Amino acid sequence: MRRMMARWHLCFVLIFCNGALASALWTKDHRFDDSLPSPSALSVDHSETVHVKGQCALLANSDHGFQGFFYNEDTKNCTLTSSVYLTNTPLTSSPGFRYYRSTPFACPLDYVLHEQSGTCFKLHKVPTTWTMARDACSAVNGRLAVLDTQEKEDFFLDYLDSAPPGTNGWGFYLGAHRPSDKWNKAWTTPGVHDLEWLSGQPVALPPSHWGDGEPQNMNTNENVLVIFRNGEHVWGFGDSRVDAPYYFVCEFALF
Ligand SMILES: [Ca+2]
Repeated sequence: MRRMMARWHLCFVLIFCNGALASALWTKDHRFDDSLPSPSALSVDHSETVHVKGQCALLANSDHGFQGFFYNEDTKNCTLTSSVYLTNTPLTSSPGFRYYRSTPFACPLDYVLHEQSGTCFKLHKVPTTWTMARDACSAVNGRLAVLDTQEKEDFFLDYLDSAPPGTNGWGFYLGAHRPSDKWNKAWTTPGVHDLEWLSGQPVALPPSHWGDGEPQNMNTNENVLVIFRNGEHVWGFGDSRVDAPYYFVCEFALF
């Protein structure tokens, strides 16, 4: 603590740290906005009132094994922790607190990151079946891509546009299918496709996002979701049989 205070004092005297530099090592995790981990989950290694966020970051930068900090702009409370918290950490409402982690958001090589959801995507340009694609994603602790929020879908479509598959006509299997009791059956209600994301959410795409004539459950055996080129620089979703040779997209969550 003596060393920490000495460094702190020096910082104030020489350059009056405003946090811009000191906090550069820390990554804000907005999913913890206005909250703290529940008392049973919160590991407080040091807590004090500071003047600015940069002071809190500087304390966290000290070599005491801190992995993150919570800072409250209103109360100036700086809470340093030796734990890295995940999105499944139980939280309590704590208005004003923001969480900064030592671990940057980073995906493995060849993956791209959708930071808002903490999701890493990877295009696999190897034609295979939907079932084999699903298993390949599971083998790396992921799953076929689930675009069950507008933010993920928008990000993914931009990604596809920047990384075209290179072979005209190929599409990608995604992580959506019909429940098993509805496979290879005609729709019970015309126009209700019954496709579900692997997250359990229904596939609720706007009509304009589907490819021409899709989904149509051709030959009553199109039970999974694909995305394919539907014209120049346009992607369209469609239902497909499971054994068409499509590429596929895996995702996994960082947190
Ligand atoms: Ca179709």
